[in-house]
Amino acid sequence: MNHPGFKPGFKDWMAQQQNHAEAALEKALPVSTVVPEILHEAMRYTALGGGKRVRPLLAYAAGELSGAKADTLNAVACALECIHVYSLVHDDMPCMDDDNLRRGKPTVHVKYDEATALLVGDALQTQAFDLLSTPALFADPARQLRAVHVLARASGSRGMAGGQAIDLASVGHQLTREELEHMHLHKTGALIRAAVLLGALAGDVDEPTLEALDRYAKQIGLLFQVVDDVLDAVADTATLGKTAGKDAANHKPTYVSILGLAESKALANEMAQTAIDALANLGEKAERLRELAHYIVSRQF
Ligand code: GRG
Repeated sequence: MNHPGFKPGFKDWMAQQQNHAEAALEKALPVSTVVPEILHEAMRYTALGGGKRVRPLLAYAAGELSGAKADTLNAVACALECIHVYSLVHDDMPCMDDDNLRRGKPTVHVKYDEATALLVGDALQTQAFDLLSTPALFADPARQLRAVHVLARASGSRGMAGGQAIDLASVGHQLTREELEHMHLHKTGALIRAAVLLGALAGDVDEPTLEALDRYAKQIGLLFQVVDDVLDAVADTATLGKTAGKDAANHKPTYVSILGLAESKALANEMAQTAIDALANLGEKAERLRELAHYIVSRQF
């Protein structure tokens, strides 16, 4: 895929939406002077002031297409980021990936302790559903309930948590490309897919549009992981803000270990194009989603 750079306005749009997500999270998370102070402080420590906010960006872009209201999208963006951050906090714990650096800062169990990290993850997960189930958040209660269901399914054992279980069980084993794809469709892909669907459900789109967005989102979820595997192999720790080279060090099956670097990069370009092709009938309103596909395939961290 050719990367002609971004149309004027995309980088500004992205910064603006990242600021919206940050401000909404800042407001949604309990302040650290409220009991239990340490738990609230640690939730804010890990959720605020870092990360690319890819899931919120996808939800905002899909929300522009569906005509969702800004306040509704901010809550959706927060809910997605709360689930994502919870997964990072738990993933970094000694019982899982055992990492000490995330978003350029010490991980929660290092900065605080393991019990706090466990509770931060638990609390962020329920915070997500607290936000998304806020009465009258969506104009249509049936769509809101559907959104809650989509997020629950994407996060649990048939989504992200299930993908993580498969990942943990696969360390040191050879996986086929199909098995790797199955794992990542769940571990990374499910929440990314949910981000697009939630942005769409927050407004008003018909079922064919939702199906097209789902095809886009499924590709973007996998693409995100292929790029993550490439970056883990080629980028350095300071750039990534997390420990680089961990996949190889931990004998984890990745796209790079199965396909090699060059083929993984080619696959990423192919996936970005397939994702963009899925939006063919959605016109100008889908432009931010197309730009996000370009951003995700060309990201450096
Ligand atoms: C613990 C239930 C549970 C699940 C963990 C997502 C996950 C599952 C673990 C994270 C491990 C990992 C490195 C996955 C690869 C893709 C990924 C989700 C990377 C981190 O997401 P980014 O790049 O991070 O969006 P930022 O910090 O930018 O938000």
